[in-house]
Amino acid sequence: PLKAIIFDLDGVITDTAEYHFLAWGALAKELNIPFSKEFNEQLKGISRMESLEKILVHGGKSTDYTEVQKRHLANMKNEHYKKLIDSLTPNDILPGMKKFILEVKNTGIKLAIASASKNAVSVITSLGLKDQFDVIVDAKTIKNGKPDPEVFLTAANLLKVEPKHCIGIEDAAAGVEAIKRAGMFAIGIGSLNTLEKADRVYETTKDVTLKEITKLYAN
Ligand code: G16
Ligand code: MG
Repeated sequence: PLKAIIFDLDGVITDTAEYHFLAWGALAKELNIPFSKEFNEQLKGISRMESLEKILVHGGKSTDYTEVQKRHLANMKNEHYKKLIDSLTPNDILPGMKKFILEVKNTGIKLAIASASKNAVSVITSLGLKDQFDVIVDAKTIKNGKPDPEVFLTAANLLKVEPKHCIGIEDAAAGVEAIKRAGMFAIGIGSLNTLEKADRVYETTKDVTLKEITKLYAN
């Protein structure tokens, strides 16, 4: 039986993925590195320093900066990002997600967050959803980022639920891979092209219903 649903945060519960895109885009522009929505897909679910490295490699500039300078660049992006998420409110919850989360909770299924973001607790608090989750696992508590399964396995472990009794929901290719490697059922939000490893992909959050995913999981 289904005992827990483990949610990615950015891009699943709220559209902070768009803010990450804007903040990285501004930094890339300053560094004269080409940046596009398509390239940005590769950054979804990936840690801050790994994202920066991918951008620098993409621009052929990885060796132009020392580690200290790279940390500084990553901080600049994060300061910009924090400004963008400063005004987040419960109105920024993605369509259908609030209703879905409350429905899951009412059914007695456990809920967790598995996010690659160090800003996860701040974001979930601004959305007014922190109390709905039994467990929040973020980049501050784990060693290996997505696509490593650690963040999802840690969430299941803290919930005291076996991975096979969990569904994971993700908008990133790296995240879907992490869910599958954790031995869980994977729901993807976005395009079939990028999320081909998911057991089921929905185009948007409002297409997700507990009734349907419970059925899919049972089969
Ligand atoms: C998120 C985003 C990534 C971002 C990462 C780190 O993960 O998808 O684009 O780079 O967190 O965020 P921060 O710089 O805030 O630590 P998730 O797993 O919630 O989608
Ligand atoms: Mg995400």
